[in-house]
Amino acid sequence: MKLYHWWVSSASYRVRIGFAIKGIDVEKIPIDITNRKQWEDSYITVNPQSMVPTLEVDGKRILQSAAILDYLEDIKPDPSFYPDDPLARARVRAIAQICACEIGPRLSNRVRFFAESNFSDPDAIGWHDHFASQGFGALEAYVAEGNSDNHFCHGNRPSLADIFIIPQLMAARRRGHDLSAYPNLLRIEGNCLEHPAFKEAAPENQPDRPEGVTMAAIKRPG
Ligand SMILES: N[C@@H](CCC(=O)N[C@@H](CS)C(=O)NCC(=O)O)C(=O)O
Repeated sequence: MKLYHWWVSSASYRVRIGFAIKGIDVEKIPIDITNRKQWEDSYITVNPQSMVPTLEVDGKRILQSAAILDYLEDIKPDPSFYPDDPLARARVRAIAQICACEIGPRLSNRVRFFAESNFSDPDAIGWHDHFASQGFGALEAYVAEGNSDNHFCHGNRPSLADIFIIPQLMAARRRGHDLSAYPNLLRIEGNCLEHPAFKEAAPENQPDRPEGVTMAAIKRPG
Protein backbone atom coordinates (compact mmCIF):
# COMPACT_ATOMS: atom_id res chain seq x y z
CA MET A 1 0.00 0.00 0.00
CA LYS A 2 1.14 3.55 -0.79
CA LEU A 3 -0.13 6.64 0.98
CA TYR A 4 0.23 9.92 -0.89
CA HIS A 5 0.28 12.52 1.84
CA TRP A 6 1.79 15.76 3.03
CA TRP A 7 3.31 16.04 6.48
CA VAL A 8 1.31 19.08 7.57
CA SER A 9 -1.98 18.29 5.80
CA SER A 10 -4.74 17.74 8.34
CA ALA A 11 -6.57 15.20 6.15
CA SER A 12 -3.32 13.24 5.71
CA TYR A 13 -2.77 13.41 9.46
CA ARG A 14 -6.17 11.75 10.04
CA VAL A 15 -5.21 8.81 7.88
CA ARG A 16 -1.74 8.48 9.42
CA ILE A 17 -3.36 8.25 12.87
CA GLY A 18 -5.63 5.52 11.49
CA PHE A 19 -2.68 3.51 10.15
CA ALA A 20 -0.85 3.90 13.45
CA ILE A 21 -3.85 2.80 15.55
CA LYS A 22 -4.33 -0.27 13.36
CA GLY A 23 -0.60 -1.00 13.35
CA ILE A 24 -0.54 -1.28 9.54
CA ASP A 25 2.63 -0.33 7.67
CA VAL A 26 2.33 1.85 4.61
CA GLU A 27 4.78 3.38 2.17
CA LYS A 28 4.41 7.16 2.35
CA ILE A 29 4.89 9.33 -0.72
CA PRO A 30 5.05 13.07 -0.02
CA ILE A 31 3.13 15.46 -2.29
CA ASP A 32 4.26 18.99 -1.54
CA ILE A 33 0.98 20.90 -1.58
CA THR A 34 2.82 23.97 -0.26
CA ASN A 35 4.51 24.12 -3.68
CA ARG A 36 1.40 23.07 -5.65
CA LYS A 37 2.71 19.62 -6.58
CA GLN A 38 -0.87 18.33 -6.27
CA TRP A 39 -1.64 20.10 -9.56
CA GLU A 40 1.05 18.32 -11.57
CA ASP A 41 -0.20 15.90 -14.23
CA SER A 42 1.61 13.00 -12.59
CA TYR A 43 -0.46 13.47 -9.41
CA ILE A 44 -3.74 14.33 -11.14
CA THR A 45 -3.63 10.84 -12.62
CA VAL A 46 -3.38 9.52 -9.04
CA ASN A 47 -6.05 11.81 -7.58
CA PRO A 48 -8.33 13.72 -9.97
CA GLN A 49 -9.28 16.03 -7.07
CA SER A 50 -5.63 17.12 -6.73
CA MET A 51 -5.80 16.60 -3.00
CA VAL A 52 -4.03 14.56 -0.38
CA PRO A 53 -4.41 11.97 0.98
CA THR A 54 -4.76 9.15 -1.57
CA LEU A 55 -4.26 5.49 -0.73
CA GLU A 56 -3.10 3.12 -3.46
CA VAL A 57 -3.78 -0.58 -2.98
CA ASP A 58 -2.85 -3.11 -5.67
CA GLY A 59 -2.90 -0.37 -8.30
CA LYS A 60 -6.35 0.88 -7.22
CA ARG A 61 -6.74 4.26 -5.56
CA ILE A 62 -8.93 5.38 -2.70
CA LEU A 63 -9.63 9.12 -2.45
CA GLN A 64 -10.93 10.90 0.68
CA SER A 65 -9.63 10.41 4.19
CA ALA A 66 -12.95 9.08 5.53
CA ALA A 67 -13.09 6.42 2.80
CA ILE A 68 -9.48 5.42 3.47
CA LEU A 69 -10.23 5.07 7.19
CA ASP A 70 -13.32 2.95 6.38
CA TYR A 71 -11.11 0.73 4.25
CA LEU A 72 -8.65 0.27 7.11
CA GLU A 73 -11.53 -0.62 9.42
CA ASP A 74 -12.76 -3.18 6.88
CA ILE A 75 -9.41 -4.88 6.39
CA LYS A 76 -8.43 -4.81 10.08
CA PRO A 77 -11.46 -4.46 12.36
CA ASP A 78 -9.45 -4.86 15.56
CA PRO A 79 -8.69 -2.46 17.19
CA SER A 80 -11.80 -0.75 15.96
CA PHE A 81 -12.19 2.98 15.31
CA TYR A 82 -15.69 2.65 16.81
CA PRO A 83 -17.25 1.88 20.19
CA ASP A 84 -19.58 -1.15 20.35
CA ASP A 85 -22.87 0.54 21.14
CA PRO A 86 -24.81 1.73 18.03
CA LEU A 87 -25.72 5.08 19.60
CA ALA A 88 -22.11 5.65 20.58
CA ARG A 89 -20.98 4.71 17.08
CA ALA A 90 -23.37 7.28 15.62
CA ARG A 91 -22.05 9.94 18.00
CA VAL A 92 -18.46 9.21 17.01
CA ARG A 93 -19.39 9.43 13.31
CA ALA A 94 -21.21 12.72 13.91
CA ILE A 95 -18.13 14.24 15.54
CA ALA A 96 -15.96 13.10 12.64
CA GLN A 97 -18.43 14.56 10.16
CA ILE A 98 -18.54 17.94 11.89
CA CYS A 99 -14.78 18.10 11.17
CA ALA A 100 -14.86 16.55 7.71
CA CYS A 101 -18.01 18.12 6.31
CA GLU A 102 -18.43 21.43 8.14
CA ILE A 103 -15.18 22.80 9.55
CA GLY A 104 -12.54 21.39 7.20
CA PRO A 105 -13.97 22.43 3.81
CA ARG A 106 -14.89 25.96 4.92
CA LEU A 107 -11.40 26.64 6.22
CA SER A 108 -9.39 24.79 3.59
CA ASN A 109 -6.48 26.28 1.69
CA ARG A 110 -8.27 25.76 -1.59
CA VAL A 111 -11.18 27.94 -0.50
CA ARG A 112 -8.82 30.44 1.00
CA PHE A 113 -6.70 30.76 -2.16
CA PHE A 114 -9.83 31.27 -4.25
CA ALA A 115 -11.05 33.99 -1.88
CA GLU A 116 -7.66 35.70 -1.91
CA SER A 117 -7.57 35.73 -5.70
CA ASN A 118 -11.07 37.13 -6.04
CA PHE A 119 -11.59 39.47 -3.10
CA SER A 120 -9.32 42.27 -2.00
CA ASP A 121 -9.03 41.31 1.68
CA PRO A 122 -10.89 38.11 2.61
CA ASP A 123 -9.41 38.18 6.13
CA ALA A 124 -11.10 41.50 6.83
CA ILE A 125 -14.52 39.84 7.13
CA GLY A 126 -13.26 37.50 9.86
CA TRP A 127 -14.27 34.49 7.81
CA HIS A 128 -11.83 32.01 9.39
CA ASP A 129 -12.70 32.89 12.98
CA HIS A 130 -16.42 32.94 12.18
CA PHE A 131 -16.57 29.38 10.83
CA ALA A 132 -13.94 28.03 13.24
CA SER A 133 -15.93 29.38 16.21
CA GLN A 134 -19.19 27.93 14.90
CA GLY A 135 -17.65 24.54 14.24
CA PHE A 136 -15.52 24.17 17.35
CA GLY A 137 -18.26 25.67 19.55
CA ALA A 138 -20.63 22.94 18.37
CA LEU A 139 -17.98 20.26 18.83
CA GLU A 140 -17.17 21.47 22.33
CA ALA A 141 -20.84 21.25 23.37
CA TYR A 142 -21.42 17.87 21.74
CA VAL A 143 -18.22 16.30 23.05
CA ALA A 144 -18.95 17.60 26.57
CA GLU A 145 -22.26 15.70 26.74
CA GLY A 146 -21.62 12.93 29.21
CA ASN A 147 -17.89 13.05 28.57
CA SER A 148 -16.23 14.71 31.54
CA ASP A 149 -14.66 11.47 32.83
CA ASN A 150 -13.56 10.19 29.44
CA HIS A 151 -9.97 10.19 28.36
CA PHE A 152 -10.91 10.46 24.67
CA CYS A 153 -13.96 11.78 22.80
CA HIS A 154 -15.82 8.62 23.57
CA GLY A 155 -14.67 6.30 26.33
CA ASN A 156 -11.13 5.40 27.11
CA ARG A 157 -9.68 4.42 23.79
CA PRO A 158 -9.28 6.58 20.69
CA SER A 159 -12.08 6.49 18.12
CA LEU A 160 -12.83 8.02 14.74
CA ALA A 161 -13.90 11.18 16.57
CA ASP A 162 -10.40 11.75 17.97
CA ILE A 163 -8.84 10.91 14.61
CA PHE A 164 -10.73 13.84 13.07
CA ILE A 165 -10.63 16.35 15.93
CA ILE A 166 -6.90 16.38 16.64
CA PRO A 167 -5.78 17.38 13.11
CA GLN A 168 -8.58 19.96 12.95
CA LEU A 169 -7.35 21.60 16.16
CA MET A 170 -3.80 21.64 14.76
CA ALA A 171 -4.98 23.38 11.59
CA ALA A 172 -7.00 25.97 13.52
CA ARG A 173 -4.16 26.71 15.90
CA ARG A 174 -1.72 27.26 13.06
CA ARG A 175 -4.14 29.74 11.52
CA GLY A 176 -4.15 31.65 14.81
CA HIS A 177 -7.62 30.68 16.02
CA ASP A 178 -7.90 31.04 19.81
CA LEU A 179 -8.88 27.61 21.15
CA SER A 180 -9.18 28.57 24.82
CA ALA A 181 -12.99 28.50 24.68
CA TYR A 182 -12.94 24.73 24.12
CA PRO A 183 -11.61 23.15 27.34
CA ASN A 184 -13.04 19.70 26.63
CA LEU A 185 -11.45 19.59 23.20
CA LEU A 186 -8.13 20.74 24.65
CA ARG A 187 -8.29 18.11 27.41
CA ILE A 188 -8.93 15.39 24.87
CA GLU A 189 -6.20 16.74 22.60
CA GLY A 190 -3.72 16.59 25.50
CA ASN A 191 -4.64 12.95 26.13
CA CYS A 192 -4.47 12.01 22.45
CA LEU A 193 -1.08 13.63 21.96
CA GLU A 194 0.33 11.30 24.61
CA HIS A 195 -0.98 8.22 22.79
CA PRO A 196 1.72 6.40 20.73
CA ALA A 197 -0.38 6.30 17.54
CA PHE A 198 -0.98 10.05 17.61
CA LYS A 199 2.72 10.65 18.27
CA GLU A 200 3.76 8.45 15.36
CA ALA A 201 1.34 10.24 13.02
CA ALA A 202 2.12 13.80 14.13
CA PRO A 203 3.30 16.22 11.43
CA GLU A 204 6.46 17.05 13.34
CA ASN A 205 7.41 13.36 13.38
CA GLN A 206 7.15 12.76 9.64
CA PRO A 207 10.51 11.86 8.10
CA ASP A 208 9.53 13.61 4.85
CA ARG A 209 9.04 16.96 6.54
CA PRO A 210 11.26 19.33 4.54
CA GLU A 211 14.54 19.94 6.32
CA GLY A 212 14.58 22.99 8.55
CA VAL A 213 10.84 23.64 8.17
CA THR A 214 8.93 23.81 11.43
CA MET A 215 5.17 23.81 11.76
CA ALA A 216 5.26 27.42 12.82
CA ALA A 217 7.16 28.37 9.66
CA ILE A 218 4.32 27.25 7.39
CA LYS A 219 1.78 30.04 7.47
CA ARG A 220 -1.05 28.23 5.73
CA PRO A 221 -2.10 24.95 7.29
CA GLY A 222 -3.68 22.18 5.22
N1 LIG B 1 -12.32 15.81 2.04
C1 LIG B 1 -10.93 15.56 1.74
C2 LIG B 1 -10.15 16.82 2.04
C3 LIG B 1 -8.72 16.70 1.58
C4 LIG B 1 -8.00 18.04 1.69
O1 LIG B 1 -8.60 19.10 1.93
N2 LIG B 1 -6.70 17.99 1.50
C5 LIG B 1 -5.91 19.19 1.50
C6 LIG B 1 -4.78 19.09 2.50
S1 LIG B 1 -5.42 18.93 4.16
C7 LIG B 1 -5.30 19.38 0.12
O2 LIG B 1 -4.95 18.42 -0.55
N3 LIG B 1 -5.15 20.64 -0.25
C8 LIG B 1 -4.58 20.99 -1.52
C9 LIG B 1 -5.52 21.82 -2.32
O3 LIG B 1 -6.63 22.10 -1.88
O4 LIG B 1 -5.16 22.19 -3.44
C10 LIG B 1 -10.41 14.38 2.57
O5 LIG B 1 -10.91 14.22 3.68
O6 LIG B 1 -9.55 13.63 2.10
